[in-house]
Amino acid sequence: MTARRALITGITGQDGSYLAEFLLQQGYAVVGMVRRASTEPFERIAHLRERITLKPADLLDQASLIHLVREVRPHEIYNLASQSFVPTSWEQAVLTAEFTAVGVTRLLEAIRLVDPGIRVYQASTSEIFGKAQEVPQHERTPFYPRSPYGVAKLYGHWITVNYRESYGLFACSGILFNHESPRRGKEFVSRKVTDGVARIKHGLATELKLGNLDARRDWGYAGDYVKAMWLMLQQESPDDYVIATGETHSVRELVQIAFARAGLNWRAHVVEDLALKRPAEVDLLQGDASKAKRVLGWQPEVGFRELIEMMVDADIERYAEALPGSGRSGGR
Ligand code: NAP
Ligand code: G4F
Repeated sequence: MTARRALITGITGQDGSYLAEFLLQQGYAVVGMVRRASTEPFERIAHLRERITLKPADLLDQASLIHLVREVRPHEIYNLASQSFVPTSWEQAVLTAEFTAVGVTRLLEAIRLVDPGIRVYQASTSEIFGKAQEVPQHERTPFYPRSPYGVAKLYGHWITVNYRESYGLFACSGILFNHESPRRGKEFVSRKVTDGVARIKHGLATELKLGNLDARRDWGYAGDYVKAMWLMLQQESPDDYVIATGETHSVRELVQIAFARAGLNWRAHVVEDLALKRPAEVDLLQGDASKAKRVLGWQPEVGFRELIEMMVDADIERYAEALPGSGRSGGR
């Protein structure tokens, strides 16, 4: 029997790398869409390079998406590509809308034109709840995005629902709350903190500048969350799901756990920097994933403390390997 084919946009990102690993384990032939760069941004998928196929296309370019879908003819498409860093969305609001909002329509159009039977997953986000209208947030909670990123993602969410209702596409929108891992980009707060802790531990830095320590998020582990994406596309009918742990913690709690893991006192190193505060903040996210639990049989396995400690350990180890005299070489 020929393997099922999955196409992942954003395969070079955190989630793309975990999803590719997971789909390979399930026996899929995995194709990743990558955009052209003058250097190869393939660090997170280096260990998979021999087992996956990479194809060029861009969410900004309609024709490239049509050609790609026509060439690969996947059974499933996971649209993970986007400009995903919230602060950048104020600096590059129009570009964020082009990638993160209209890019979704371009991909859905390619699917509709080439093969409307392809199942598609859209990476939606808890940022669409923004100034949360209720706690915890679930699939019927009203949306109130607080950044150009959140607004663009809300467009991506609704256009996915609309193509399902207009054309009968098997299109699912996963409203995923924050999820992290040792592969998280260093600009996001969890990794910024665990990388900062590792640098301080190794004597490479003495302070860590952070913004709003009072913001609260529902943080889970990326490895758990990619399974939920796949489960959504295996159901009899398409639907939208909140994916979350159900717990909320402040940035301050995250910082305390991370520094304590390394035997450090966070108060001696963390400096609050007003410049890192956002023009409009999302104060409190806490998800209710009971629908995903009931319908998909999904639940998170890695808890908050375990996640942060895993990330601290990985970053400390990464610097230990890279530092001269360690007798070790290479990275994770
Ligand atoms: P990430 O690490 O920032 O990865 C983003 C990916 O998108 C990268 O592979 C990037 O490619 C690609 N990309 C950006 N613009 C593109 C374009 N114009 N054409 C093609 N590819 C493009 O993000 P992530 O954390 O894995 O998140 C995956 C998705 O889930 C994103 O859509 C994000 O917004 C969403 N999401 C994330 C979370 C979370 O907590 N992680 C929660 C909810 C939703 P390059 O390597 O070339 O830059
Ligand atoms: O880690 P963050 O940058 O993630 P944010 O803004 O919640 O967005 C992430 O999760 C979303 C899901 O809800 C995704 F859709 C999105 O793509 C991305 O993956 O910031 C988390 C919180 C914020 O309240 C921020 O103000 O941490 C606060 N924070 C405090 N100091 C900081 C910092 N955030 C960053 N990035 N850097 C700081 O120094």
